[in-house]
Amino acid sequence: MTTATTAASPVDAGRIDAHLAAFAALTEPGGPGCTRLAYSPLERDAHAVFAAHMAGLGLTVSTDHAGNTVAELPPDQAASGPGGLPAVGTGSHLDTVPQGGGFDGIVGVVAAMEVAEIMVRQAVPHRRPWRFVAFAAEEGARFGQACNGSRMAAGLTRAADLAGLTDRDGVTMAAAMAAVGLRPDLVDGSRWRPDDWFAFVELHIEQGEVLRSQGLPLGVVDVISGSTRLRVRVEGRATHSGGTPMHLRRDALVTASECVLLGDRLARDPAHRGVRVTVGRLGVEPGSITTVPGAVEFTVDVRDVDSVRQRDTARALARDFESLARARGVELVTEVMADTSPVILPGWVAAESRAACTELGLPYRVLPSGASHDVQQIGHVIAAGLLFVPSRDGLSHVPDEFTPTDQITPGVHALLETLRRLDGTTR
Ligand code: HGY
Ligand code: MN
Ligand code: MN
Repeated sequence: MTTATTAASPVDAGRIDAHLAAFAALTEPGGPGCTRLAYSPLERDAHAVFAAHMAGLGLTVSTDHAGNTVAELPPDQAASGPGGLPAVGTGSHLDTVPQGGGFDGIVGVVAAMEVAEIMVRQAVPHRRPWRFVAFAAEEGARFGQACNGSRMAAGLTRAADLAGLTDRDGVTMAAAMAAVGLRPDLVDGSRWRPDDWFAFVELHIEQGEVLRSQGLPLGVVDVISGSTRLRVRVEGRATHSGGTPMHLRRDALVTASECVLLGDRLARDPAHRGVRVTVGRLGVEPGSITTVPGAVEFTVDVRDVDSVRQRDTARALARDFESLARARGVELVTEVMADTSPVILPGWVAAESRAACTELGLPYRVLPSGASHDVQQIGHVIAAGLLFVPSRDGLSHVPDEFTPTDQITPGVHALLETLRRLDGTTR
């Protein structure tokens, strides 16, 4: 991997490292990796670190009812034309999956902090407000639905929806939000106004192998995968593992296992090429060595850049799971936990990122995103863009997730240049 450095990059690697270390320290004890779940006190602590840094730069900082923290640098009167131009923005998320890494989302927030610092320290002329955002609750690992803070900012998740989203302990999102001092009842008032914004660009780790395998420092994303997430419950009959002959069993785990293999087989079928099917969580009840499993609950994450294929695959899985259950004489219920469409990002924003990379002499390629992102949600109300930096070995959502700082700094520089180009653009 050639590390791309750009002439006279204003990005300070020492500041990047210090921010990454500060966030890495905010994790549940016990490890491995980083655990800072959606709407947990630790996530709010991380937002407080972000807010304090931005306030220290003299920016005005606010937190909306969804828990999104927004810092604003007002337009530079010397450079601004007519007053009241809509803003450019950047940011990402600070929550993690359980035992995740220290870079997913965090790199985008650290990039926002560094861009803000450069703008202030070097008094970079700008005619628009620049907004820097830490979104709340982007990971779907706790409540099933991803990108919650950005969905509420985009008006895609309303206050009325929050009681229906629960974690594995039965805690609703509304209760978790209230427990950390937020106002779930008021989130509808936190919707961002489209005419307040011109464009928003997020920097994120790729969470895949493309950039690393091609030795490229940067990616410009054209389409972000959607995801349909299912919760499946299989109910058979718990009985003694010694006293129950095989022909009298209704073993929930055998059917669940057939479902897992079916999902893998279907995703590898050329007719479904491109879709990714993952059973990430599976619980066995009662989970005793000497008891035939009476019930199993598992999740299915169906991802695709093709909306029709994504939903068709999810429907086919639910239908085929039913058949497997009937054949084994067990009950099976499939529930849709969350459903997000793929999003094609506007070409004109991506063009500014491509031009910025070219101007800085940074090789890049255009590529799709297999992961979901906050810009996928706010892209419903604001023109959005997404830049990638490489992930070591393509790993993410695990403790070994890593991107060396000298592969982050070119991304921050390209982000800064993209925002400067958007600041000077009118459409
Ligand atoms: O799950 C995702 O795609 C993202 O990392 N939240
Ligand atoms: Mn992320
Ligand atoms: Mn993630």
